[in-house]
Amino acid sequence: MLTVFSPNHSLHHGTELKDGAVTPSFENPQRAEMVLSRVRATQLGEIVSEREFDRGCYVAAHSERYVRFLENAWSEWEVTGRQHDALPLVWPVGDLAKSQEPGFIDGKLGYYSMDAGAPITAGTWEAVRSSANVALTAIEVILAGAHGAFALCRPPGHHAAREYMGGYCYLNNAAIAAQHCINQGASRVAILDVDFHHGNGTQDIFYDQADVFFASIHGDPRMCYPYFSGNQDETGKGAGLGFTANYPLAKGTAWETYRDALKTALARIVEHKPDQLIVSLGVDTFKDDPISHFLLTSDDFLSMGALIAKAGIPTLFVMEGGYMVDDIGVNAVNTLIGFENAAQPR
Ligand code: SP5
Ligand code: ZN
Repeated sequence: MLTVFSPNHSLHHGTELKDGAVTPSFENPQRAEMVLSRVRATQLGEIVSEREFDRGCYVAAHSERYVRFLENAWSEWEVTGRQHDALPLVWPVGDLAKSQEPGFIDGKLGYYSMDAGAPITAGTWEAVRSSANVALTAIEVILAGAHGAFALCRPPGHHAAREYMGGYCYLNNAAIAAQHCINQGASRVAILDVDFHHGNGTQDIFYDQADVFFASIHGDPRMCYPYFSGNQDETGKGAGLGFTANYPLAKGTAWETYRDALKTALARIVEHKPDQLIVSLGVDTFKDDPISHFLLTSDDFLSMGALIAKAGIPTLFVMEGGYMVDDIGVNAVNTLIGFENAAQPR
């Protein structure tokens, strides 16, 4: 299987609030390097760089003004004399005005974010743009006829919605790739999100669309981040009603229970008859993940890949979360190997 990777990911290395202090983020550059070295060590396949895409490909899944905010945020922050990471500290909630974009960067940061988990640094936009280009480059390989490909994206994307960032995510790489398929002529696409956290951003982007089916298996939002989305009764709206499916699972869920949810989700996906499947591949479902609460083992990821392959759909894997750095490479690449070993090449 072909892997697309960009060294530009390392331009982004942010901080987050943890235990009352600002510390280096769990979402760090070492993550992508560990996955890349495992791709090499296992000889998964060729590794290629990303190519450039028009910013219109990002605006296909986000709003124009949000993309403009991301492009300009660091320079607007820097002119205020601050050199540390830009983080939001105030959000418009309840009846507070949401209609008008604030004129000042501190207001814009809150206006365009769901949490303080997506720091903007000097290199953030370059890394974010490259990450989206990695996903776009890889989906073009699928559109050209490959049965599988791996977009080694960093930063991740599935918490980024049409008009907000959060949870380490800025542009939604998986959503951008899915909408690219539709814009290139696909009739239907499916996204399967196996990251431990609910893919609230992807859900938001496609909530009222019938052409992109979204299924997510994740920690129950009553107890787990992002807390405010991912319940079973969220199934889409308008034309998109019935094209979102959520499978919240309790903290402490291990493979047998997870596998049943995965089979159910995959059955729904097959029913949708998608031309392409995009997997938001977070491996923070691993038993030793420092911020998550499922109990999957490294071998379970082999089984996960094999089950996904059984759906028989051309599949793009897009890297999302996973914070146990020692095991992230094995877990991510095990999923791909499990897929490859079970797939029927076209
Ligand atoms: C892409 C992705 O996986 N984003 C995850 C963002 C999670 N952000 C907040 C997690 C807070 C968990 N705090 C638990 C601390 C345990 N020491
Ligand atoms: Zn996650």
